[in-house]
Amino acid sequence: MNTTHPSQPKLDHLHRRVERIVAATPVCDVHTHLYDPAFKRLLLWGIDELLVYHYLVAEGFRNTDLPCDRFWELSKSAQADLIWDSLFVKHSPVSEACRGVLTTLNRLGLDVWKRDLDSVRRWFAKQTPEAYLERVLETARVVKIHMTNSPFDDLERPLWEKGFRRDERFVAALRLDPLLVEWPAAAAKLVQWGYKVNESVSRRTVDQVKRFLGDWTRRMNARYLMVSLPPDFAFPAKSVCAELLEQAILPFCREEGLPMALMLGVRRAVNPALRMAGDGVGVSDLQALRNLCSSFPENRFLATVLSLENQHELCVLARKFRNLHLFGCWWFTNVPYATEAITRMRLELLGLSFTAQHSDARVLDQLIYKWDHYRTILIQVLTEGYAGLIESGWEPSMQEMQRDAQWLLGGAFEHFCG
Ligand code: FIX
Ligand code: ZN
Repeated sequence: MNTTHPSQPKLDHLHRRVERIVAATPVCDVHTHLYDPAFKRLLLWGIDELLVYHYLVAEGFRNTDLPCDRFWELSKSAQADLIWDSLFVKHSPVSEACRGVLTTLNRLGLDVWKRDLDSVRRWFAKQTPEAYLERVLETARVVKIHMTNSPFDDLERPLWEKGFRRDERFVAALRLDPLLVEWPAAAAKLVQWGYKVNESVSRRTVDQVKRFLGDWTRRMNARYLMVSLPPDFAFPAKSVCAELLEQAILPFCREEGLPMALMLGVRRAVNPALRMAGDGVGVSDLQALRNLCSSFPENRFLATVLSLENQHELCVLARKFRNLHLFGCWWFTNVPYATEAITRMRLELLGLSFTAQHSDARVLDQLIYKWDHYRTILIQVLTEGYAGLIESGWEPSMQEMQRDAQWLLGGAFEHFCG
């Protein structure tokens, strides 16, 4: 019987193999906040943007007595100086977000150990946006980027309306948060744009919202629709959110064959003074997701949850509903402690039928560290998975391992989206 525990040299060999495969596998990033380069200044990049990322702002405030208002009055580079000083100079930058900045600079070939912010700034000043984009995508080995596109965003809407030449690597996803969580204000905007909705979810409102969705999915060529919802999201419910979802959004998705992405568990503005850095997390009632999946088998749901406590239940739910596809370790769970546990749990409960990660990058350069750090985790988890197979007498071939890595890093998502 060929069921012995693989020897250490065999395990090391396996690890190196998986490492090479995962490192070489191109990523399709299924959720980011990056923009097609045609959006010019909306596609953020460079050292100051990296340092004022809201993950670091939240951590930086813990180390300074500066009032929040005073921080926001500072120029971007002064804010970046402050964060550099408080998180990198005065303390060792061991948090995931801080280490991310260092990994990014290191993979770009910069000498981070010199602790010289000015020379880093000088290096970035010499880059051109076009060449830098290519360099980052190549370094991160990312080939496709899904954006987050909101018609309610005054900065991006005008360009969509005017039209532009698309970079095919940047795929649109239609973001619907205002529609579902800030209804009266969103309704007023819709009226202003010529959609004759009322404040109530009437027949006319439903038709007009569907017309709005049709116009914008076409304009953007959106791959899926999406929303982030608070922990108390309930379905079914007597709320505008639940009613619009049921009567307008899900029927629209069915008619157009588009998946709906639900990102569950964000508690917005827990500390509003921190602005974007002030959002928190809460445990969601996944009964809502279960009801959606079972009541609408013709709809496809992409889902990720923010709370660690929800991860196991979410996995079990995905075992029950094939119209539910899990993706990524979102935001506060995108730390090695959690990504390792979540990826292992998903692999053990779902096999390969999920999308391992998304970057959620807001700054182009972050693609480098977010994928670098996650690849390390994936290599570890996959190696252990394959070692278990070898122990059970099943030796995976090189081609099978390549196929699996492609599937986890975008293939399963493309397949699910159809
Ligand atoms: O809702 C979302 O898409 C979140 O990812 C963002 O709101 C959040 O600010 C973020 O950047 C998390 O990584
Ligand atoms: Zn996001």
